Amino acid sequence: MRDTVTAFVGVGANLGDPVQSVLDAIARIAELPHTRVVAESSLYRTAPIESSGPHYINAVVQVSTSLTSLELLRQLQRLEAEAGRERPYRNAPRTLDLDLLLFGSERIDSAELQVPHLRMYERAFVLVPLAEIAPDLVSAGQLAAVAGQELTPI
Ligand code: A4P
Ligand code: MG
Repeated sequence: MRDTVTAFVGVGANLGDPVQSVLDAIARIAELPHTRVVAESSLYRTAPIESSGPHYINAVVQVSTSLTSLELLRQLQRLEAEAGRERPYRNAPRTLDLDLLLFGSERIDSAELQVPHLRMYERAFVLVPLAEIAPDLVSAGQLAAVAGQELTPI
């Protein structure tokens, strides 16, 4: 059995019933093989950043997993597809977006996967829920840098 790693997954949706989509996604993540949900943030209603359409619902989930980072990415992509995600263009509104934010302390830079997620430190919709469940991973300065972005806990 491989060692387990602590990973963080960003969950976002802004089409259909986004609250239900995010809650369903968290339930599905908890059912992934060799993976356990350790903590889940509150749900936040957030204004779209570099995207369009209605406000998003965002959350962050902490998992403990013995999957590899690529195996976890592929499982997350399967859940996106099962939620009916279509990709007409980059940053299009979406029924479900699952991003692998952090995978232990690994730095990954492959064609398919970059970790830490390249844009996570620019985004309140990632940093605020992440700080809620893992305050040691986000600094006050990082939070201050995204403080202007609209975000409301629900
Ligand atoms: N990929 C590389 N690294 C990763 C990673 N760490 N996690 C690759 C997940 N995927 C990763 O992703 C495109 C490709 O990125 C994948 O094939 C994978 O191999 P995608 O989900 O198909 O495309 P996308 O969603 O358009 O891009 P991405 O990177 O998820 O977009 P962002 O930058 O995350 O932005 N505003 C609010 N308020 N809330 C949001 O949730 N989300 C976005 C998406 C924009 N604005 C938003 C929100
Ligand atoms: Mg994505």
